[in-house]
Amino acid sequence: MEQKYPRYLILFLFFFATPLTSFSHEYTFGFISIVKPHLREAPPSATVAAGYLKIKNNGNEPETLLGASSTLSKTIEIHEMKIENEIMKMREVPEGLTINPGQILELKTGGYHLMFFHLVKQVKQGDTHEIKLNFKKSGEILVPFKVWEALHKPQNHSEDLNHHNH
Ligand SMILES: [Cu+2]
Repeated sequence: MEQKYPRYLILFLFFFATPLTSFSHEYTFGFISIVKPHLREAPPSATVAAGYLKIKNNGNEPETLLGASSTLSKTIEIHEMKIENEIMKMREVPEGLTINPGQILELKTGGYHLMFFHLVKQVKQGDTHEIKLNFKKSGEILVPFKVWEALHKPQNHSEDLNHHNH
């Protein structure tokens, strides 16, 4: 028996069902989920780039992100961005970031982020880079980070320049 579905249903499935599967960008490893891991595009001359993600702890014990590594840059540091006396400051968080059970930690613009130093390749929109995240309990997890559009236009990159002098 042939079944016919109304056109609107097909459109609905196309627009709403597809993003759930292809664009949800959630990767689960044991009791840890990584949501929307991404980098922001950097200009060709840039030597630094920033990465963002959400980390969900679905378990019943705390977990700590200790660091990260990849072939994209020589080093990756966990950073915190803060405004102090109207000056944006950045510091390394060498102790790592702890996510308690049931908690979601978001690394985002203006807060925690992964800082890629001494880029080996250009960080171009649409590209994907495999980044190894190192967790205290879960160990090393390899996650694809997609490069998203830059937040600022190139003439507005004073914030990125500050990354050189901290
Ligand atoms: Cu930074």
